[in-house]
Amino acid sequence: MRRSRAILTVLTAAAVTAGGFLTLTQAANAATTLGSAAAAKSRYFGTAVAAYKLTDSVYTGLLDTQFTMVTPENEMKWDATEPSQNTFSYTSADTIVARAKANGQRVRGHALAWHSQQPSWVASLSGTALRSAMVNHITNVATHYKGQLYAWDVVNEAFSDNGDGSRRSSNLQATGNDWIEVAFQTARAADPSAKLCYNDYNTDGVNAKSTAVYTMVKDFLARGVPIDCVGFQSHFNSASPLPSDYQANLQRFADLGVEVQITELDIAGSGTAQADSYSKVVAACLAVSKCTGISVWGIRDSDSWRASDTPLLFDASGNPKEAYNAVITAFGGTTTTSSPTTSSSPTTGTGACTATVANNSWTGGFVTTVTVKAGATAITSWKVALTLPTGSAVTSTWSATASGSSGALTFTNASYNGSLAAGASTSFGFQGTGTAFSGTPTCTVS
Ligand code: 9MR
Repeated sequence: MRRSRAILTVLTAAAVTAGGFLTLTQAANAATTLGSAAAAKSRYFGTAVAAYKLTDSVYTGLLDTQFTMVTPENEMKWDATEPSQNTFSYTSADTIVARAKANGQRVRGHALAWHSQQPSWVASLSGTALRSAMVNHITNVATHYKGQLYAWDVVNEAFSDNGDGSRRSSNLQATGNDWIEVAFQTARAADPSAKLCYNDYNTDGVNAKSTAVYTMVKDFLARGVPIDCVGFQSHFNSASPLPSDYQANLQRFADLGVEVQITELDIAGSGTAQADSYSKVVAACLAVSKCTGISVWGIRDSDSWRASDTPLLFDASGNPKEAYNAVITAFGGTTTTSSPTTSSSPTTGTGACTATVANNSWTGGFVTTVTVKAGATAITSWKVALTLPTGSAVTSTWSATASGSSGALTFTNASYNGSLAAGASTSFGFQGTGTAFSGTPTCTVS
């Protein structure tokens, strides 16, 4: 994959001046990733993943380096996991989960009960037979993934778009208004460790539909029906743009005591307008402390369910778009631009450096972002040494080269971020399984 200007701006110009001295001018922006930028703000950054694309190396390259959360796009839906009654099929979903686990990524399960993508046998059921089939389905699938998921979308899209706050009419709704709470109770019984979410679209701003969801969540909490989070799909286009009260809407749900998650983000468009909307989504999530993360609904535009809208962060070739850069920047990124420095002799890099770590950890994994800072003298290379806790292993590294994957490790600067002006900093990161390193690493220059 070509490194794009969008990720990294490196300008190095060296010239011998009339007086015979070397003039070195360098401005470097540290590269970072969606996952590490979000992790620095204690958020995850995820994507929908399609199992059949896992043989595409451009796709997996981006998946492995950019994202810290994974949602199977279709593989955990009812039609995929229970194609005929009481016969369960988990192969594709298991592949995604195992791969995510091996890469230290977490998984959002999607979706246990939904009016859409039901297997055909469900259509012939109604009443108590359908209700029992739903309970059996949730029990089996949630038990299969017990302890392995960060969250489950337990119920998806159960409210109508009529503008009157009513429930969507569906075969599940026809089994009785309590089908949603039964679904949540069943999921909790099967997997007590997964956060249980209600997920929907067109609930992103304050409107009749989101207010109906809000009222349901409030009622569930008051009556002790288990619910931990609300997912806001956030599929935006010109007909359904990012609402101006997006943050206020997230906040009112958070104020009920549930987590809020942006679960299926995509924004039709291109260029600066698209990038600005993405920035606003990130800013809204950062402003709401219970907003724990953002997932986009696919990696490249060509992976999108609505590819012609080019709604994602990477183009069809896998190059980062303006919106990608905007997301990193909105997270506060770790982009450091040192002003060009001119010296009358070659920069030799004899100064000292320091390194500090910031971790985003979860059970079984972590993302560590290391900030390397030059001391009072400019430097041209750096090495950071740290020892990972026993049993921990690095699964991927960005913006540095690691000496190995476990135990005592050194990370050497990449070609583009070794030179730092006096006092300037850059960052690199790594993701791993096990427990993160939490001390102060040693930084040396050579
Ligand atoms: O992206 C999914 C697409 O591949 C499927 O064909 C489609 C079928 O309904 O579902 C898409 O994902 C949907 C998600 O599961 C729920 N919210 C809306 C998403 C986009 O349609």
